[in-house]
Amino acid sequence: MPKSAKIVFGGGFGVGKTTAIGTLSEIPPMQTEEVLTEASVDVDDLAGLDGKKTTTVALDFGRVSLNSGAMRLYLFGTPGQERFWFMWDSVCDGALGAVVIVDTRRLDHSFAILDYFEDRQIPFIVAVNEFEGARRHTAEKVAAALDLDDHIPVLLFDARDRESSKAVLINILEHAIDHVRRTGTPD
Ligand SMILES: Nc1nc2c(ncn2[C@@H]2O[C@H](COP(=O)(O)OP(=O)(O)OP(=O)(O)O)[C@@H](O)[C@H]2O)c(=O)[nH]1
Ligand SMILES: [Mg+2]
Repeated sequence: MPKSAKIVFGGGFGVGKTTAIGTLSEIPPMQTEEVLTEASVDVDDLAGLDGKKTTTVALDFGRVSLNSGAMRLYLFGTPGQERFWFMWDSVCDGALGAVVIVDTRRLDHSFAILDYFEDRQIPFIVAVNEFEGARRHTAEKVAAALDLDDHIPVLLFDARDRESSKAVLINILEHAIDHVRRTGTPD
């Protein structure tokens, strides 16, 4: 078991990456939020995100200790807007695993992101952020809609809730450690 590890939170625009890291971090999270301007209204699909005023322009960073401090997880969040995707390689470099957060109202935004982690052989799980007003879907339905391999866990969660977000974190940790055991390489 490593003493520390980097876990990445990826996902499309406005799925709740910054929210999840803010919920989980035991230190004040580092955020790089900029106000969404009028100019971005035509560029960004804001449907269903009425309360969203800012967007991540570089990365999020937070930290969580597990097992009374025996293990530290460093949490990194990617920017969601396509124009900042050039940041992804540096944000994801050396990650033990990734959580791909999805919003079922815009699943189509997730395919390129799933491919991203698959191509780099970074083990990932899918976490469905259940926004109010969005139709509820079972994990099995989301897995089928995303055409995921059977071994990839899909969890339903609320990015604003600590216990729920912690369950996601434990799941990616177990999944990533299992991946290392199977392949013998911490990708
Ligand atoms: N209702 C509801 N709102 C949420 C939830 N999670 C996040 N939000 C809100 O949804 C918006 C998007 O959250 P962010 O955490 O900024 O999303 P993000 O993925 O970091 O967004 P980008 O960095 O712009 O890609 C914010 O206005 C949050 O307050 C949730 O679980 N339920
Ligand atoms: Mg963000």
